[in-house]
Amino acid sequence: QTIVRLADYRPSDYLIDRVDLDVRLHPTETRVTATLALRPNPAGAPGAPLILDGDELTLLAIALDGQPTGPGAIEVTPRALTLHQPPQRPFVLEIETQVNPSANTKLMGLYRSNGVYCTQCEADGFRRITYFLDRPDVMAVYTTRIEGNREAAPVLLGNGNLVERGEAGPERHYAVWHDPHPKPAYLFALVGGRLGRVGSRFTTMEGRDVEIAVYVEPGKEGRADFALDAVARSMAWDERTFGRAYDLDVFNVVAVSDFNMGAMENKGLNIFNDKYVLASPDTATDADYANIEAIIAHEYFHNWSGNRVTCRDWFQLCLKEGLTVFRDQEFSSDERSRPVHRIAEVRTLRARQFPEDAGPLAHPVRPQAYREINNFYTATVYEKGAEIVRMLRTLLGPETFRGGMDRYFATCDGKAATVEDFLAAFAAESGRDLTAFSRWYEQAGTPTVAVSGTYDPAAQTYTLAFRQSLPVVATEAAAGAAPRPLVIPVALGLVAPEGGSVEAVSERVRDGVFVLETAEESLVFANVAAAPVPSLFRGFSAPVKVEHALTRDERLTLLAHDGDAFNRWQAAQSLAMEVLVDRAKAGAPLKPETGPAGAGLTRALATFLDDEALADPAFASLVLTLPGEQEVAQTIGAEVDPDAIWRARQSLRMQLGRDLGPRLLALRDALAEPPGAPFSPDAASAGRRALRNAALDLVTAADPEAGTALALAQLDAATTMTDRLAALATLSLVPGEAREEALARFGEAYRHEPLVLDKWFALQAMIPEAGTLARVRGLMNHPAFSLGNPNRVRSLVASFSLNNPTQFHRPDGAGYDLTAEVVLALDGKNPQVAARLLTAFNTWRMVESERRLRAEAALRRVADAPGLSPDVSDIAGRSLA
Ligand code: HT7
Ligand code: ZN
Repeated sequence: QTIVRLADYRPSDYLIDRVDLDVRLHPTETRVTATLALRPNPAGAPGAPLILDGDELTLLAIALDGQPTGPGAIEVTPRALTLHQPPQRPFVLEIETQVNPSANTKLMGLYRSNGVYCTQCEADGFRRITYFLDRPDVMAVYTTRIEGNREAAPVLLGNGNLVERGEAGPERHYAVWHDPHPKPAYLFALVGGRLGRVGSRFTTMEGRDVEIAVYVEPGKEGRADFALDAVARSMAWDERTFGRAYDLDVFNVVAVSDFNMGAMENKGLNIFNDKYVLASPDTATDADYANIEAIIAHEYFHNWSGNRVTCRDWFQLCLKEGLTVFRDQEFSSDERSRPVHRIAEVRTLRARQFPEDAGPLAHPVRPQAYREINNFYTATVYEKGAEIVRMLRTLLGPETFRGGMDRYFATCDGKAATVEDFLAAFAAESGRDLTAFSRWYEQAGTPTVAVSGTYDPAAQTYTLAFRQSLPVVATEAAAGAAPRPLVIPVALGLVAPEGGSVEAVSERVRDGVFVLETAEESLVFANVAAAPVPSLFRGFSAPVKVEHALTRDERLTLLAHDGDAFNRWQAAQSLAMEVLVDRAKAGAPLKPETGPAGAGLTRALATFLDDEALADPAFASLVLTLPGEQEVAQTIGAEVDPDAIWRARQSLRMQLGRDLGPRLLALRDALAEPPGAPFSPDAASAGRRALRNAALDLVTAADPEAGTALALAQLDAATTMTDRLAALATLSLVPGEAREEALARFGEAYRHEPLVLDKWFALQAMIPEAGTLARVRGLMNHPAFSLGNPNRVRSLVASFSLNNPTQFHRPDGAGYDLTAEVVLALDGKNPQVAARLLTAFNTWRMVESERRLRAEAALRRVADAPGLSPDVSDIAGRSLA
């Protein structure tokens, strides 16, 4: 398997200006005629052979400038078509290929999902449709004629604007789509099928009248309205916030059931996993609504950050993904609650990216080498990539940042750009040298910042000493060199012990931000009348781990009085983490007594709930949610016992439920929806539901019998999927007949709703009990389960392997064995999904030695299996290295 290196990048020897595609859809024998207008690239090697990428294609015919190619002129292998002596002037290649969409289980290229023809071309799927220069820096103008059976495919969609449609014989019809914007092949898409439609219009700030539509399985149109509205809100937001207007007459979104990822930003024709489109109060939770809004926005925002400015090569993936995640996070923060959303972002980062950065799959945000690019659509590229953009805004200030974005879009529009181009726009706008800042893109691993504070009463100064350290991560980017200090924005403030902020000054702090640029630095505040409590990394101003020896009382002060909502939440998390780590390390039994630290936490939470829960229920629900088991494991770092962590967390939940019980029950009552109240997915309503359900969860932890009764009543009375699923989740943690009956009833009620059954699969797969393994094996035989559908695999198997730490890490190794078995069974069908599942082993080196040996054995079994895909072999190899 070859390694692709950033250092080896060179421009393509040939360019393609225009692509005319004629696609005649057929379930098993789809014919594709590609007419490519090529020319030698002045920046390429003169006279070089033309090597077009291909994958699982059958070549039917080829002509050069209208003539058949002579003997020996071309060579065809399974992965390439080579023209040995291409003309050194513009020329036209016409290539006819055949593909079998029904046999395409990899879901890359042209495939069928429930009978609907659709495509997925990022990163390298276009080569599965026709022979092509399938690299993002080759950009062409596409015209696509799609022909299909009128009955089976009444809807025919392509990129750009519809220019023509008509009949093509007795049973067939066609549509021609033209996209005037040059684009890389990975943004190509087509859809053909029987689909329902909801639509509306949007007039851009430039006066363009755009037809927007969402296509879904017929009969599910009523579940597409929220997504349609999210498209219009995204369009308006991007105009308001970044001055970016839409640039075609049509914007189509199509939902399909079989999709490897969340969605895809194809130009003018976004294709979505239906999980991120379809929503009704009866089938979707508040989390689903929030995800749909965020992902619709994300894909729409790619139209500028990704499509108008694309990536020169796949090493620059963060250029579009990190930036677009930042943009969608800002959108959600504006549409919902900014502090609540920030907490959600950080929880995701800590749960997914920090472990990745600490494990064998760690890589820089801009990797230097890859074997399989599909394995680099990671939390590091996406989430840490977004944090880098956010730090840039913190460092430069919002106005300069916006100016830098405008400059980036203006200078790179229509180009395939690099991270250097991006940073150059901000450097030019701000007049700042961003060379040291750019190390964030190159160095893997999560930095730690240790901070200590000293108050000098005589001098009335307060000094904060910072020391940053970076883990040494062996990547190609590091090449054995020691990591160099990063530029770390520290948003901070000083809080008086009795509340209120301390107005102390330091010349190093501008607009509440201190910039740590070297390994060690001290910051002195003058005129400080009494010892303050420092509030550091407000709003999580940098993706770092903070070691800050605050006392318990100081943390309680921050929880009660910090002006920064994120740090109030963080204070509660840190207090809880201290209890959890101590108990887990001590191997403490499952009892609600958690010592003085736990008691202090519950007292503080009681005051917080009394004073504030009703004012901001969404925030309160987050304050009540303890750090997850995986986060505790990361904090412990080595020789981890997942069972001890579960017991520690459960015992603290029991204590919170017991000590706060009456308050939690009163809150549940106070937040109850009046009967007949109409459903709204807005953030305030969702927040009320979240707090009610967090209360139910804790009350049940302390008193399973009383909680079960409450949960059963909620299950019966619920008018939303959020409340129904929350009740079922609570019940799922209490072994017994009530649980089994409730699960059975739910499974029966939604047997025709695959997306709801996914939630049911996931709940069961996450039960932290020894019986779960057999339950998961049993559910793999459920009629609704299929290894062929990525959503089903993710909900059942990945929920078990990635989100059920005690059972994945079963001491007998059976959790590892099940995961390895499914990875191998899946690899022949869908290597991308198999490889992603295998990343569950990311933490294998952290667990205690008995488990570690068993995990390693399972991983080796995968690595040694014959005929592995490059995707799985890459993850297995790196995990074991
Ligand atoms: N840009 C899209 C990435 C994507 C993808 C990558 C590999 C294989 C299948 C895929 N489907 C979508 C999604 C996004 O981040 O916007
Ligand atoms: Zn994206």
